[in-house]
Amino acid sequence: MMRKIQTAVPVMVFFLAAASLLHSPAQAAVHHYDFVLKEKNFTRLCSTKSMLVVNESFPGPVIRVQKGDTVFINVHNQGDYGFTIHWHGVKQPRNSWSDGPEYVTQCPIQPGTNFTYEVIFSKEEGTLWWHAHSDWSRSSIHGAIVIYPVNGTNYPFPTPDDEQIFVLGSWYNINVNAVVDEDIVTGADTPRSISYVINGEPGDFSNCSKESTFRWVVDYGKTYMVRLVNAAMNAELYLAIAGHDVTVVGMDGNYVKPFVTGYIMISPGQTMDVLLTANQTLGHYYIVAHQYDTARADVTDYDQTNASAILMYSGNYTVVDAPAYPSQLPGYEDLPAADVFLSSLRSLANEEHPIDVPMNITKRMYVTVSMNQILCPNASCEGINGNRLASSMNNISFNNPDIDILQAYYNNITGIYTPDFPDWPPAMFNFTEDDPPFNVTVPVQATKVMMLDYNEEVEITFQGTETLNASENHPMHVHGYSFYVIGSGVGDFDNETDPESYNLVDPVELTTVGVPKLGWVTIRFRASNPGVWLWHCHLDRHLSWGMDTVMIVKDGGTPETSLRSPPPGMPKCKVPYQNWLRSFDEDSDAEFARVFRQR
Ligand SMILES: *[C@@H]1O[C@H](CO)[C@@H](O)[C@H](O)[C@H]1NC(C)=O
Ligand SMILES: *[C@@H]1O[C@H](CO)[C@@H](O)[C@H](O)[C@H]1NC(C)=O
Ligand SMILES: *[C@@H]1O[C@H](CO)[C@@H](O)[C@H](O)[C@H]1NC(C)=O
Ligand SMILES: *[C@@H]1O[C@H](CO)[C@@H](O)[C@H](O)[C@H]1NC(C)=O
Ligand SMILES: *[C@@H]1O[C@H](CO)[C@@H](O)[C@H](O)[C@H]1NC(C)=O
Ligand SMILES: *[C@@H]1O[C@H](CO)[C@@H](O)[C@H](O)[C@H]1NC(C)=O
Ligand SMILES: *[C@@H]1O[C@H](CO)[C@@H](O)[C@H](O)[C@H]1NC(C)=O
Ligand SMILES: *[C@@H]1O[C@H](CO)[C@@H](O)[C@H](O)[C@H]1NC(C)=O
Ligand SMILES: *[C@@H]1O[C@H](CO)[C@@H](O)[C@H](O)[C@H]1NC(C)=O
Ligand SMILES: *[C@@H]1O[C@H](CO)[C@@H](O)[C@H](O)[C@H]1NC(C)=O
Ligand SMILES: *[C@@H]1O[C@H](CO)[C@@H](O)[C@H](O)[C@H]1NC(C)=O
Ligand SMILES: *[C@@H]1O[C@H](CO)[C@@H](O)[C@H](O)[C@H]1NC(C)=O
Ligand SMILES: [Cu+2]
Repeated sequence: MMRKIQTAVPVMVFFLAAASLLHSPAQAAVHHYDFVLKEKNFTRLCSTKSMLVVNESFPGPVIRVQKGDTVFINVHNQGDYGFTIHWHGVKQPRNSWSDGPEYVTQCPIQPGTNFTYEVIFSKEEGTLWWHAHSDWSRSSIHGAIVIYPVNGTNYPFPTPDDEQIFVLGSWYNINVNAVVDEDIVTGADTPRSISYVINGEPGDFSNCSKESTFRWVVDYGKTYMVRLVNAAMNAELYLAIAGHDVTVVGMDGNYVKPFVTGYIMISPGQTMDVLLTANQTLGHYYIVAHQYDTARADVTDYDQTNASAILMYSGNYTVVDAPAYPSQLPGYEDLPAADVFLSSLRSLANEEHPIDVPMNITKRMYVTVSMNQILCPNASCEGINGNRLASSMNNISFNNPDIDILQAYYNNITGIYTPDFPDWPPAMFNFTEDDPPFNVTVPVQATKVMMLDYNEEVEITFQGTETLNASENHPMHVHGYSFYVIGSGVGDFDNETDPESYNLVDPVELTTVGVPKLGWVTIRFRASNPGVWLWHCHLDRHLSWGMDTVMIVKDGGTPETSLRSPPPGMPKCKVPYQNWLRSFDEDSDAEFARVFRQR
């Protein structure tokens, strides 16, 4: 934007250059990091296993920058399988090349090789994170990103005395990628974690874990910025701190209107900044996180561990009892508590932190997110009804192509994807009724992408469905963008009456939003970042089953509005994606593609 004005209106140049001294562009720093990935043994819950991690740590190292900085991260793969890394929530203007999702913007970094990501920060401020974006490698490969205000600017609240990061993760006692690969082959359900972890530790309520429980020492009277990351693989989480309320001030790298709460609900992929004032009786207090489960009430075999850490006041006092437990932590299936929390989220929408909600929508989409089955002859698969478990968006279960879509798009390689992701569900039915008919449970498997013109103003309503009686919240995440969440509700979206409830005044700005179980959510954004960007459910099992699509935003006609050219050393696509879904049972695919086309 600025460069455009500089060429067009020379008189403005001086003014803008002077102004920029006060803001991020003039101060942007360039950092260099190395990530070394190796297998390492970790002992949790009484057993030891090897995992691929960054710099021998789980969670991995923290990246700290100021708003607008650029970071080059040279990633060295000293493990024995390929992976990629995504810089979650970082918009990466015009730079899809360093965004990371495998088979979307790059191919895996092969063992014994390295690749340097250029991570470009722009508007983000607060907490984000990085994680592997290939197979389920992110269960062990992830860490926090902290983005401070630039010099001369401040938080929109009194500067905290100190800060603490809590990365919430999932622990498996198995080789996760191996088991998931097999499940994808057989069509079976994917593994469940055996514990949630806080900064890599299950905490006091798990076997063999008490010694290593994460302990956070606070000083009485100080206010802390607590930076939360939900890096769990498949679960929304509730978290509460005994005896202490917190004030939520930011989410997904944006500030929000502060609100006080006794607990938080955080979806996988989301990050949250909350303030905690250490003003309670000196002592020890449990910090507890556990699953918030929205799936069917009769399915209770999810991970019900209560991961814990301990907040400990410094000073000279005698601890008599066990740490206090957070009585305000909602139960696993407490839906109203999540609704109360979500309804409090609002943008600051003030002079210093204005909002920019698109008001002239040029592209309107209605997109269902569904659980599905792919039929197997003679019930020969291990998923539901002897079929293969799958997921879809607008009934398209996304097939990963053999080479990445970015490469195909940039080099005009045909036959990799088709530009026809539908704007509307291929079949209208009562999406939220019990027991939808069999014929809406089988998706079309394809690599369909949505094409957007530069600067289009986009509105998408995501609709949850009850296909296979398997509705639950779906945390939908977009790469390269953030969006405003302007409305949500229960039941099927009514495009005449529901828009009346839209909040265009101070909608929260996120990069991951939960599509409510048996409900809908509407978001808006301006397609101002050209490139190839993934949209997906951040429950990894749904991503593995095809609840994703790709959005290609075309160039805007000038160099400043166009996708950059590739950096040196992009990994080669050596190992074609083992597309089990596509090779499986062509006949029934063709049959269902035909059925769906006829509607
Ligand atoms: C910002 O301030 C910090 C601490 O005062 C200083 O170390 C740093 O060099 C400053 N950065 C810029 C770009 O001025
Ligand atoms: C990771 O480890 C490498 C090699 O030991 C080191 O050079 C690098 O600084 C570390 N990176 C971070 C982010 O700590
Ligand atoms: C992990 O421990 C096993 C058993 O002790 C050992 O064989 C293996 O070499 C260790 N792996 C690593 C990466 O240290
Ligand atoms: C690999 O790392 C070396 C230095 O360790 C660096 O010079 C080279 O540019 C890196 N290659 C890529 C593709 O990032
Ligand atoms: C701890 O281990 C015991 C014995 O193996 C087992 O019965 C119990 O369920 C475990 N507890 C937890 C919380 O995992
Ligand atoms: C502790 O701090 C919070 C946040 O500032 C405040 O709302 C609360 O009243 C304080 N409690 C006590 C006991 O001072
Ligand atoms: C802590 O308090 C106890 C009892 O008041 C006293 O005996 C002890 O010396 C104190 N310790 C420190 C490190 O101040
Ligand atoms: C809205 O978009 C249309 C189509 O791009 C354009 O012609 C019109 O001028 C826009 N209106 C406003 C108020 O921006
Ligand atoms: C791809 O096609 C576009 C439009 O025809 C053209 O401008 C561009 O140069 C082509 N790119 C390559 C790498 O061939
Ligand atoms: C599914 O089958 C029902 C009849 O059982 C029919 O009314 C409906 O149109 C079909 N829907 C689709 C999407 O084919
Ligand atoms: C759709 O199904 C739900 C749940 O059974 C029901 O409440 C609703 O009225 C139905 N909607 C329509 C338009 O039939
Ligand atoms: C509203 O939804 C109906 C189907 O329920 C559809 O026919 C119509 O085109 C939609 N209107 C708009 C403005 O999207
Ligand atoms: Cu999902």
